[in-house]
Amino acid sequence: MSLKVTQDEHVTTITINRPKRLNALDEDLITELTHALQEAQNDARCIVLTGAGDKAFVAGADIAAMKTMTPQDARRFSQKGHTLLDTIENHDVPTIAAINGFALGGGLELALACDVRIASENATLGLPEVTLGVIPGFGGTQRLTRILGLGQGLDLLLTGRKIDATEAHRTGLITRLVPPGEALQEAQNTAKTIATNGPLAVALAKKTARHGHDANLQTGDHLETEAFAACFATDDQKEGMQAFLDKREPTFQGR
Ligand code: CO8
Repeated sequence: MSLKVTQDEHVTTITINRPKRLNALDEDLITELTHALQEAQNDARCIVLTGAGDKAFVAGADIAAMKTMTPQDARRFSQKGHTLLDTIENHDVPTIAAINGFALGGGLELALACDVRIASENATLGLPEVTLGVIPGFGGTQRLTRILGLGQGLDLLLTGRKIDATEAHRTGLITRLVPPGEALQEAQNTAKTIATNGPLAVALAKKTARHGHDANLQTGDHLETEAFAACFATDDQKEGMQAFLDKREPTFQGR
């Protein structure tokens, strides 16, 4: 198996486990990852994605496997990658990328689809596809510019340069920076914090922010009003507010 999946207190951790190839993604791994994410839906309240070993999150799509692809193969591979990223973005459950080393090409693109990106200070990030004579096919041309803005995004896309974690943090490419070796622990602690919150509220907050981000403000505000109203049909809203008034911790049931 190229994936390790563990569960702890509503937090599912999925580890891409191909360290000899710096966790490079081939087609089987993309299929496995998509299935693991779909299966995590029932139990998990937050999902952490990371790479095995201390060197890489994911060093990209597998270059050896891609080398002989025809344009038709490449189209199918890219579509398969997009299905995986859509699964991550549209998952009810938030996802956190714990970037413990190289996040390059398809590896960075995978992290870009996650809701939170936490990197260790020794991480290196970039989209070096143009140095290989191709472009990102895994959402990088779209998500990088949406997250960084067109100028910063094109700087990375067109040069293919790799940046260190400090620059990635300064530009907003990663959301949190931690000492070497601590990305996974920080991601799991963050996931546990998310998992203690009302699960339906967390799912609605993610959905509303993501859908609103691609819409105009008026549409986004409308989505927010409807989602806010929907919260008041849940037991979790009653429990959360009653627990505050009782000066105790809430126990959310996700209904
Ligand atoms: N694919 C296949 N094998 C890889 C990859 C990769 N992306 N990255 C590393 N490896 C392998 C190396 O070939 C090497 O194998 P071997 O031991 O058999 O020689 C092993 O992993 C260890 O790597 P290195 O010896 O190169 O380790 P270094 O510390 O010297 O260098 C680097 C680390 C800088 C990360 C270097 O390995 C590197 O540059 N890797 C390639 C990075 C890259 O260009 N990534 C982008 C790939 S293209 C891409 O992701 C396109 C995605 C869009 C399509 C997706 C559609 C789904």
